[in-house]
Amino acid sequence: MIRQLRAAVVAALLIATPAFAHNGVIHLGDIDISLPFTRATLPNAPVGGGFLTIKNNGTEDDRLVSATSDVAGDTQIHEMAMEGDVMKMRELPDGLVIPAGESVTLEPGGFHIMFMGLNQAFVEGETVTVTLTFEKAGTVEVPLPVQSPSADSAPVMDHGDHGAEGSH
Ligand SMILES: [Cu+2]
Repeated sequence: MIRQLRAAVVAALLIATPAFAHNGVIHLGDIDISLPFTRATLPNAPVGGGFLTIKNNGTEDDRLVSATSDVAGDTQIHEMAMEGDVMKMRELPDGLVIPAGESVTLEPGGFHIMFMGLNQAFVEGETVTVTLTFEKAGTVEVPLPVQSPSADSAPVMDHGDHGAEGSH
């Protein structure tokens, strides 16, 4: 009985804290998500990347614990890291901490969302939706506008090289 009541309360809380967008920023509790984008892929490309900025306005750390999407067989949270002299990407199995009061940017060459086993090509001008779940703030759907394959000016480790690693 108590357990059922608790489940009902949790469900009510989930419904009562909807995400909303304002001026291109998606608000989810203490989390703000801005500047989302992905890049167009070639037909039959195996992977794609998702990029956005996550700001934690709260006083406690939060954590991006998972990303899911219908466009890919598997969606992961990745980081770029040096292994010896080689820059490689790898999954963050515990997710990505968003420290209290700070912003974390997911961008080409850094942290990113990795769409693996694409069900469709990403076409410039269209939108890819990813669902992000945070430990504290909850779950939100984020539309990623598909930009050109070379969109960004960050130091690039192109995802086109990703398949050549043999790790995926
Ligand atoms: Cu990756």
